[in-house]
Amino acid sequence: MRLLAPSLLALICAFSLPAQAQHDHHAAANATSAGKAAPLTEGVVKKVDKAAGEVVIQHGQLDSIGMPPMTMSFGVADKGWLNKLKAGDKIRFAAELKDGNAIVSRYEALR
Ligand SMILES: [Cu+2]
Repeated sequence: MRLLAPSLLALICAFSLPAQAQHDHHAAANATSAGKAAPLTEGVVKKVDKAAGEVVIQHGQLDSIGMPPMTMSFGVADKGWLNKLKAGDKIRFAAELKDGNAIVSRYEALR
């Protein structure tokens, strides 16, 4: 009976410690991948074409789609954004290629 208590404790520790470490590891990994998935580039909205579903943006370097700074049109992941954006808006956005076209996959307004 005297040996049982220490071995039980050891058993509990063996189970609880790895579980804790694994949980922390997951939290850190999620934070890192979320940050990498959305590199935001600054841009200025030049024109919004609701009929075409496009927005013309003067953008900085876009590593996600391998583009140097330029002014060009983008599709949008959410057509509703065409009602929120207007010429002159400064934004930070992420771009990706969808069916060969560059689209704004995410953005946030700057002020
Ligand atoms: Cu471009």
